[in-house]
This record gives sequence, C-alpha cells and structure tokens, in this order.
Amino acid sequence: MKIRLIDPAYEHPYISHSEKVIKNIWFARLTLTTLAALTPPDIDVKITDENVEPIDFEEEVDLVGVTGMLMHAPRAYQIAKRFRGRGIPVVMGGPHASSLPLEAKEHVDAVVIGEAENVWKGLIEDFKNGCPKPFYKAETFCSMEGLPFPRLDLLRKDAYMTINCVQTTRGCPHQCDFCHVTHFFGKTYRCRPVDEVIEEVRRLEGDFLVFIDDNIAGNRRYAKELFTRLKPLKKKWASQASMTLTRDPELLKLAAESGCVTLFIGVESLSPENLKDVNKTFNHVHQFEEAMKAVHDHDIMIVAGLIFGLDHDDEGVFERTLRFCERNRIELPSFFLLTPLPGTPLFQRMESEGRLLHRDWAEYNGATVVFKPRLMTEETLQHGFNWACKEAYSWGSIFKRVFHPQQRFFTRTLSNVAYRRIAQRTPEGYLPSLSRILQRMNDTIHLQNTRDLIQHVGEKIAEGKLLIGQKAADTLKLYSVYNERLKTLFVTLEGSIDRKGAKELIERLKGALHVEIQKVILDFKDVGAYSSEAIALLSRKGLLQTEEGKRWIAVNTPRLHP
Ligand code: B12
Ligand code: SF4
Repeated sequence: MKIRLIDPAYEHPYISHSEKVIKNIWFARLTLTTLAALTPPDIDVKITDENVEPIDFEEEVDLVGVTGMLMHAPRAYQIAKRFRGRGIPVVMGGPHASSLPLEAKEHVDAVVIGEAENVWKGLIEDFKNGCPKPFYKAETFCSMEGLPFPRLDLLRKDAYMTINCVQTTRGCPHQCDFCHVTHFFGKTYRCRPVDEVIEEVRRLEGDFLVFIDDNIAGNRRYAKELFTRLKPLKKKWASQASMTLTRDPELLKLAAESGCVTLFIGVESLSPENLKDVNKTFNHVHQFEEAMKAVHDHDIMIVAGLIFGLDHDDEGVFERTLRFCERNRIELPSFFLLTPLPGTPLFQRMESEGRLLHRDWAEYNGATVVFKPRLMTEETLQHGFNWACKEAYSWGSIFKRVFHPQQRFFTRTLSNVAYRRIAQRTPEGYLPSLSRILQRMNDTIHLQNTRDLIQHVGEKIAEGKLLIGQKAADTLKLYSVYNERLKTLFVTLEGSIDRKGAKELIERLKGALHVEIQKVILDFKDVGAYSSEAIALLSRKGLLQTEEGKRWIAVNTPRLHP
C-alpha cells in the first residue's frame, strides 16, 4: 500500500513565504513526520510539504492524508477534490478537521478527530479492507511513553532553516480564550519521558533544534529535569513558553545553560483588562519590563507574540505596543490580529455576539480582520496592524531594538533582516490620527505642590479601598480609552491633583479636542486628593460639569473633606 501525506501550502499575496524566507526562518511541523512514524513499516509512506515542493496529482497512491490549520482548509479541500476525482480516497486530520469534522467530512472520505496515535493503524486497516469509517476519534489521549521518533528523513532537509524539531509535551496548563491548544488537548498537559526526549535530541544532526511545544515550561519540575539533562548535549534550542517561565529564576537559568537561545513568549497585550477578558491574568503587565530583562540577562532572544483587536484596544494600541517592544529591546516583535478559531471560547463569544464578518477560513490567517472590533472600525484595525508590522521592521525600529552592547548584534540583526523581508510585503497601513493624542492621554503627570491636598471622599475612600499613599500623592495618572464607534474618549484619573496636575490635564484635554472626538467623559472616581487651587481651576474651565449634552462630562466629581 502507498500513502502520500500532504501539508497544504498557503497561497496568499503577501502572507505566504518565499523559498528564501522558508530557508531562513521556517521549520516543518511535526505533524506528518509523526504520522509517517506511526505508519506500519510494510507501507510505503511519503510526505509532501506543498510550501516547499509541488504536489504530484498524477501519482499512483492508495490513500492520501491531508493536514491543516484553519487557514489551510480551503486548499486542503481543493487537494482532496483532485485526488478523489481520480478515485483515490482522502483522509483529513489536524487542528481544523478536529474542530469542524462535519465540514471536513463533506470534502474527504474520513476525518480523524484529535490525535492520530491510537487510531491511525486501524484506519489504514479499514481502508485496506475497503470499509473505512467516516470519523475516527480515539477514546483517550495517547500515552506519551514510547512514541516513535518522527520520520525527519522524509523531509527535504535543504528547504528549511532546520528540520530538527522535537516535541517534549502536549497541551498547556492554561486556558487562554483565543487558543486552540486547550480545545484540542482539553486540560491535559502531558510530558514525554525525559530519557526518550534526550535520546531523540542526541540522534539529531547539527547543533540547533526547535522544541515545538506550546509551552515548554508548563510543568516546572519536568522542565527543570529536562533542561538539566540537556546540558551535556551542548545543543542550542528555541521554543515557546508562557510568561510564567520568566518569573522562575532557577528555571530560566537552567533553560539558558541547557542551550536556549530564543523563546517565543505570549505577551499578548499591555492592557490588564484585555488579559482578563481572554483568561490570561497570569501575564502581569506591571512585571513585563522586569520579565523581558530577566530573559535578556540570560542572553535569550525574545520573539514576543502580541495581539491587536482585543476588546479594550483603541487606536492608541499600535504605537503603544511598538514603543513597548522598542523600550524593552524585543528582538522579534510578532504581531497578530485577533483571530477567532472555531472550537475556542473566543469563537463562541464572537459568534453569539454576531461579530464574525464571514467564514472564509483562508482569511483567518492572523493578519486579516475577520471580526468586528469593539472600540474601532475594521478598517482602522487593519491599517493600524499593517502600520505596526511595517514600522517594527523599519531600520529605525530594528536599530532601537537590537543595537545594544549586551546583545549579540550580528545574529539579532540577521533575524530582523529576515523578518523585515516578510514585513515589507505587508500592504501600506497608517497610524490612526488619534494615536499621538491617545499616548498623551495615557500618561503619568508628576505633581509639584502636594502639601495642601484635601482628601476626596470618593466612593473608594468611603469604602476604605483607596489609601492616599506617597505615590498617589505625587502623581496623577491618566488612563484613557477611545471608542471610535461612539466617538467618545473615556478618561479615568487616578492619584492626586494639584495646580500643576490640573493645568497639565487641561492642556492635554485641549490637545484632545480633535475633530473626531465628539465627547469626553472624565471619571474622577480614583482621585484620592485635590488642592483647592486645582478644584478652582478645573471648575473655571468647566471640567467638573456633570450635565449631559456638554462636550465634557465629569463623573464621580470631588466631594471634599474640610
Ligand atoms: C510549530 C507550530 C507552528 C510553526 C509552524 C511551522 C510550519 N511549518 O507550519 C509556526 C510557529 C511558524 C506556526 C505558525 C502558525 N501557527 Co502554529 N503551531 C505550531 C504548533 C505549536 C506545533 C505543531 C506541531 O508540530 N504539532 C505536533 C503534531 C504531532 O501535532 P498535530 O499537528 O496536532 O498532529 C497530530 C493530530 O492533529 C493528528 N493529525 C494532524 N494532521 C493529520 C492529518 C491526518 C491525515 C491524520 C490522520 C491525522 C492528523 O495527528 C497528529 C499526531 O497525533 C501547534 C500547536 C500544536 N500543539 O500542535 C500550533 C498551531 C497548529 N498553530 C496555530 C496557528 C493559529 C498558527 C498561525 C496561524 C498563527 C498566526 N496567527 O500566524 C501561524 C500560521 C503559519 C502558517 N503559515 O502555516 C494553531 C492552529 C489552530 C487552528 N485551528 O488552525 C495551533 C494549534 C496553535 C494554537 N495556539 O492554537 N505554528
Ligand atoms: S499559555 Fe499559550 S499555549 Fe497555553 S493556553 Fe495560553 S496561548 Fe495557549
């Protein structure tokens, strides 16, 4: 029996990668090499990754297997159609087929839902015997012991940056709202025996490999053992990890000592509200800078995953995020547009709120807006995203991020040049016109004269929740968010206000009197104290008015203790 396993290409005017880019930064997923390894030895199995070689549609084979993520689905269906047109049966598996098996089944003869380990051999037998079932789904997750080593020998070695890929764990202990991994693996986080991983790594040619885990440090004890055992092999490696890794100095040190040179870290958003929305509160925004520094202190290059389009993102998010990457010298910012993947809680939420624009899966590629954002229009989100991608890989930004005495400048620059090639193909975008204003409206104002402050009997103080500590007394913080749909700027004030603070606030609000902003809502709820001069100034300028209908409206305005 002859089986051909196919990884469909993704044809897109600017997202699909050229041969050169694949050779510079790409590695093959372990999907088909794993399936090939699970195939009984008497079967002739071959792999085609359409991203690096054409499919021979005339080939004489007995069974075709196609895989694919969501965005590959339309191409996978076309491939299936061509082979089935010649009477060759096709089976499909992978993330997409597993989340929408009924849709996939309309295009293929059988669908594998979830992992293949416990069903693949039986499926082949069924096809041999001419009695395939429409769906195959294992009753349990497979054991992580004794998994065969992937058939890397079936890949075109010269086509990728590396073919050295190894998986040590499956799943993730977290459950981020937008992520497909927890949907696929449930709440399980399974680790392979360290001995087996070490043996697999030991057999690899060359000194660099990628651990394709979703979160290599999901189980700290396991990760510590793995890293310790990796050390003597003297390999260099890259992988993905959640932010929690950065908070464990021992683990981070071990990772570096075992050869970790690059980590993809899901930073996702600089807004705690966004992180809360997507069930990612284990990312602590106030510790981000410290976390990035800790990784850099171990000479590990950071690829930071950052998402645009979350519900608390306004037009200021693009510039704010890029500046964060520059300030923290993030070597490879990796921006994604929020993409609801079927099966995830995010998808259910977007669908129930009627926010999905269409179901053309090929567009669900992480770089195209496919839903209605909450605080801005689809167009603004798309343009802001395009701007950020291009701007991040402008020479100016590359220079800010990689030119530093502590960094290995040469490697960092080469990686940036490869990413720049991709970014340059992104269509022109623009920075939303309110971006600068929004940066100024999200800032800390340092006060001058805080001796005469009078306590504000706001709700929080009355509830005993807010104490005017030294910090609150010295600064006035502005948290602003603009809703493009309502044309309204919401400004929350926190800290104290003296004359200087009031003047600066008035100045900034004047700057925000932009033609696009039709209403400003000022919320004084978190202001702990005022000076009487500040109150006088604010009321003279009309900033404390509470009647509807005015361009400014103040809420939770000061009630003062004598
Ligand atoms: C490595 C990886 C990448 C690499 C891919 C390099 C490449 N050559 O494509 C990089 C980092 C570049 C990448 C990019 C992206 N990725 Co990715 N990636 C992964 C990751 C971490 C591992 C893939 C892997 O090797 N798995 C190991 C193999 C053994 O598992 P498997 O593929 O699931 O296969 C098993 C079963 O599914 C089944 N099976 C699979 N296919 C088939 C086919 C047949 C015929 C059968 C019988 C069985 C079968 O059998 C296998 C053994 O059990 C997965 C997460 C994961 N854990 O799988 C995400 C994942 C696949 N990626 C995902 C996404 C969304 C992306 C991006 C779109 C992100 C973005 N917004 O840009 C891009 C798209 C890139 C592109 N153009 O293809 C999602 C896909 C979700 C979905 N429903 O589509 C995943 C699941 C991660 C997630 N967080 O949700 N990715
Ligand atoms: S930490 Fe990463 S891999 Fe884990 S659920 Fe969240 S996004 Fe997915």
